[in-house]
Formats: sequence, C-alpha cells, structure tokens
Amino acid sequence: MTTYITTPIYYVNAEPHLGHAYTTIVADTYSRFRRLCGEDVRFQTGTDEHGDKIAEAAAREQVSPPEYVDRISALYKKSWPLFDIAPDTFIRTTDAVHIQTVQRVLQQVYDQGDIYFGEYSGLYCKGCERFLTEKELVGGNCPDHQRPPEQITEQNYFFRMSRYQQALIDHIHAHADFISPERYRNEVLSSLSEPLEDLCISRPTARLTWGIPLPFDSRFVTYVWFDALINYLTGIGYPDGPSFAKYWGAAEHVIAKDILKPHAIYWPTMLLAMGLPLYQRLHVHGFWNVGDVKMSKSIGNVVRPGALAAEYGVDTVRYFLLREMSFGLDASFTPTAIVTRNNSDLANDLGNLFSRSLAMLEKYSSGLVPAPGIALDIDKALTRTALQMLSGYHEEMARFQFHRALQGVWELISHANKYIVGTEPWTLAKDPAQEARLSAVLYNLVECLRLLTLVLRPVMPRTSARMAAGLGLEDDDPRISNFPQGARWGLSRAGTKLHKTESLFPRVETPVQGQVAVTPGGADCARQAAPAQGKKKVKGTDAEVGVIDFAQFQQVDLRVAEVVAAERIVKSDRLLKLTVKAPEERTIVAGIAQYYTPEEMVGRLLLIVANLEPVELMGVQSEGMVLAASTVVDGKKRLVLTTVSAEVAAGSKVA
Ligand code: ME8
Repeated sequence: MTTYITTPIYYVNAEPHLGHAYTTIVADTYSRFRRLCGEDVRFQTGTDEHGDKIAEAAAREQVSPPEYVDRISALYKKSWPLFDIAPDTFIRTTDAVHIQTVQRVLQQVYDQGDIYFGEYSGLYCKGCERFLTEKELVGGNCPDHQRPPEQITEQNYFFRMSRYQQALIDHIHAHADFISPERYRNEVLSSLSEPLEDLCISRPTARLTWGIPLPFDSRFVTYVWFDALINYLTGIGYPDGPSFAKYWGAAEHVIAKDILKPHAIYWPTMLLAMGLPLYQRLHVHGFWNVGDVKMSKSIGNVVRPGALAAEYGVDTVRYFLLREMSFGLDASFTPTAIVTRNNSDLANDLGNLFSRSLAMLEKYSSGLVPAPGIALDIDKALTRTALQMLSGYHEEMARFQFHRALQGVWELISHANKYIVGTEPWTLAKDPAQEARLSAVLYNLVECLRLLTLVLRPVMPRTSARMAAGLGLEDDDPRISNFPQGARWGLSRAGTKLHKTESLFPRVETPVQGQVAVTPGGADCARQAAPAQGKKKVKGTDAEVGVIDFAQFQQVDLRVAEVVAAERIVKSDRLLKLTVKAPEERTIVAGIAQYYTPEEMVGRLLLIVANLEPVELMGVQSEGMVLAASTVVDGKKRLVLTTVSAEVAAGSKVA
C-alpha cells in the first residue's frame, strides 16, 4: 500500500506562522501513521512563489523577486525540522522542473481545445489572487481580506472548467470521502449547483511578469493557481517518473477552508481535462484564531512557530495542536490552553503514569519486565480499554480525526492510572504471598506503556522514542514501530531490562490570562510570569487559606458530572453513594443524605473535583468530591448543590 500526502505550498509573501505549522504537522503525523501501518509513504510540502502578491512583497523589500523568494522559501524549509516534520520532497514553483511541467500541461490542455482566448471583466482580489463572484462578497468586501476587490477588464486565456462540471459532481456523489469533513463536501456541492464559469488562467505581462510564461503566447504569464496546483504532480515526477505511477493513485491533500474552491473545483477539473485520475481525498481543516481573530499573514496577527517550539517543546506543541483542534472546525490558540494541556494531559496523566510505573518496576521487579500472570476482572477491564483504544485509534487517525484518536488514547492513560490506585502494587509488595499478583499488575502496566509508545509515535516522535528507551525497546522493534504487529496485548517479554528516564514532561508555569502578544508583523507568543504566591488576604477569601496562584488553581480538575445512580450507604445517615459520569463512570461518596434523597439526585448535573486522591468512606471507594454551598435556613444548616446554568456534556471541564 502507498500513501501520497501533501500540504498546500505556502505563499512566500510572508514568514511561516502557526497556521502553516498546523497543516504541516497534520500531514507529518499522518505520514508517520501510515508508515507505522507499514505503508510506503511520500510526503510533500513546499512554497508557492509566483504572482502579484509575491512581486509586490519583493518590491516592498526593494529586492528582485528571485532573491526575495529564495530568502523566504528557505525560512519555510528551515522551520519544519523545528517540529520534527520530515517531508520527503520540498517543492518550489520556481524549480525549473516545475516550470517545464506547468508549460507541458498548458500546452496539452490548449492543444485539445480546453483553453481559449477571450475577454473578461470581473472582481479581482489581490489577496486571494483570483476573481471573486458577487456572491462571495460580504458587505462588498472579500471575506478573507476585508477589502473590496478591484473591477478589472482584460483579454486573457480561459480554461473550459464548465465542461467538466457535471463529471466533477458525479465523482463527488460516487466517492463519499472525496472531500471531508462532510460540511465542506456539502459546501462544494452547493456551489456546483450553480453553473461554473470558465477559469481565467493567464495574466498579461503588461500587468505582471513574475510568473510562468504561457508556452503558446509569450505576452502572458500563467495564473498563479493554475501553476501552483500542478506542484502536486511535479513533485512525484509527472508524467513519466516511476514515483508518479506509484504515488498518484494514492494522493491525499490537506488544506484549510480558505483554499477549498481551488482544490475542490479548479484542481479536479484540471485533472479531468488532463485525463488523469482525481486525487483520492481532500482533507479540509478550520482556522486557528488568536482569541477570536483569524490569524493570517495578510491581516498580520501571527504566532510564530519557532518561538512556540522553543518555549513549550516540540512534542507539547504537536500534541496541543492535534488535540485541541477538532479537525474541520476553527480553534483558538492561547498560551493558557497550551500550558493546561501540557500540565494536565502530558505531565499529570501520561508523564505520571510512565514515571510511577517505571519507579514501581524498578523497586518491586529489579527494573525487569516481570512475568504476566492470571488475569483477574480488573486486569481484563484494562486490556479491554487498551484493545478498544487501538481499534478506535486506527479508525480515527485514518479519518483525520486526530483529536478523537487522542481522546481514546487518554482514556487508556486514565484507566491505567486508576488501575494503579485500584490494584495498589505497594500493598501487594508487602505480602510475599502476592508476588505473582504483583508481577501480573506490573506486567499489565508495561503493556499499557508499550501500546502508548506505539500509538504516540506519529504524534510525538521524541516522547515515543524516550518511552521506548525506558522500556528497553529498540527504535525499530516492530512491537512499537509497526501498528498491525504491535497492536496486540501481551507482547512484552519477561526479563527485558527497563531503564530510568528523566520526567517526560516537566510542568510549565501557567501564564496569566490574556497574555498572547499580537502585534502587526507578527509578535511571538509571550508569557508573563505567574503572580507571586503568598498568604496575603484578598477580598472575600479566608485568611488561613491565603492566596493561591493560577498554576495552583489549575491543578484542581473541576468537572461537570451527571448522576446516573444514587443510593444510601447503609449504617450512615449522612452519606449517599453516587455513580456519576464525568465523562467515564466513577463513584463518589457525598455527605448530602440529610438534604437530598437518592431519587432526586439521578439525572442532576453537579460540579465535582475530579482529581482528589481517592478515599474509602464506610467501605466505599470515593473518587472525587461533589461541590455544594453551605447555608442556614430557619436556623438549620443546609447544603445546596452546585450546578451549571445550561445543559453541558458530562465531563466538561470547569475553569
Ligand atoms: O493559499 N489556521 O498559501 P498560504 C490554519 N499558496 N491554517 C492556516 C491558517 C490559519 N489561521 N493560515 C494559513 C496559499 N493556514 C497557496 C496554496 S496550494 C496549491 C497553494 C494554512 O501561504 C492552511 O493550510 O496562504 C491554509 O490553507 C494555507 O496555510 C494557506 O497558505
């Protein structure tokens, strides 16, 4: 099996930012995932270097376009290793081979009569480098660049796009996953329900010289989109190269929604005209905003990727971007959000599981993988979660639903952390009769860590490599480097030597709210120091409690929980045993029996502290605390439960 995955080729009219990094990290993660699945993968990115915008940017810097594009293209190329992004090809539209390919395609399409000469008058947006239709305007402005397009009339060459409209509609209907997520497929089908205009594919040299000359009329250069889209063919050696034959049939493009139309309409109709098979899938994601504002080079509010990687670490940034954005929807970047993911998901959940487990293996098993034992129910439940995670992971990664794949992975991490609490290896270690049981528990933890090493490899290659080293596994061991082979339970071998490793993710100080410095031209992400801690008294707080800083507050995992069952605890008139979903089920013992009956509890949404150390109350393990306000009614104490003001999903975070 082969995979050919591409990013857009980025305009060199400004430097790379977080949005470019995101798309490229997505493509890199996907290429690593496919390699993990044993496929032959080609991953391509690059830069788009012709056209009005680039010529203008060079003029602003008072350098020639070639000098300018060399400088900015190199910045893109240098950025990707900062994120462990490893493309196989970095293509530039100024490469001689690309220019040849574009001219060859133009000549072919012209010879077969799909390019004609005509006059066109239309609304042209320089930012988009294309003519817009009236319908696309919002309040007379280009919606992406917030300025009115110019009315231009000129003689030009046109590609008979309209001729291929029906064939494209048919193809989209016949291939459900041609464009995804579905909202973008629907958007394309809806714009195809109107007649397509032919595409103007030239610019007169009187207006623009920085482009690829038309092979059949030297008074014109090629429209930048017709030039740029062909990069996907040039990079694999179209038309005769062996890589073309091998990879084209497996092509998948990743883009953001801003360039849906060129990829979902221009490009497939161009391919139809060339007589080539269409790409397999187009994956469309939303925008990263800074706060609520779209980030773009044209607007000038950018977060620089280099600064992010240096500040938070490569894997934290990769994980954050993939976990935080629901692929297809917009997401908002803030330093607080990334630090929270680092401290809670990475340092607390994954990092702690790894270091606790290895420390126990060192202490109770001489740093060796112990023998697996007989599986009790508690072990079987853990194995079930692991196997469910593996199948969900494969499905979601293949569908570009990275956030869901990672959610599933974190369910296993959370289950494994609870498994440690539930099995209490430290207690087993005190009883020689429990030696076999202790081995079994520790073996199960090693298996969880190995499976996590396997599935995190495409997402966080460095962390996965460090975990592998800790588990005493070579980097190319199929149990952590090959999905079908490694994705089974029970492959760890007793006697394997484990190694101590440094903590995987140090905690990062939490920034104060609203600290992304955004300045025109692109300031980097900056964090201010957290406020000093102290026992100061601030308005409305208890003097003894004192003041906590934001980082301390963030250690408290507050969640919305839905009560699914409630019962009295026999022999206690104060305690209710609640079964809640937050989002996984857990038991909480709450001292509210004098104020609430079990019947009136079921179905309620409560606020809980989800990460309190579990305690046993009247023989029942309580995993969390329900929040309630204490008051006095008619001279009597009363507890009033807290809740949310509108219905939200069980497990939603409260902050
Ligand atoms: O459009 N959020 O180049 P470009 C998420 N040269 N992704 C973003 C983003 C944001 N705020 N801003 C940019 C071009 N991107 C053409 C492409 S392809 C044949 C030619 C990412 O430099 C996203 O992938 O404007 C988007 O589609 C792309 O950068 C646009 O890059």
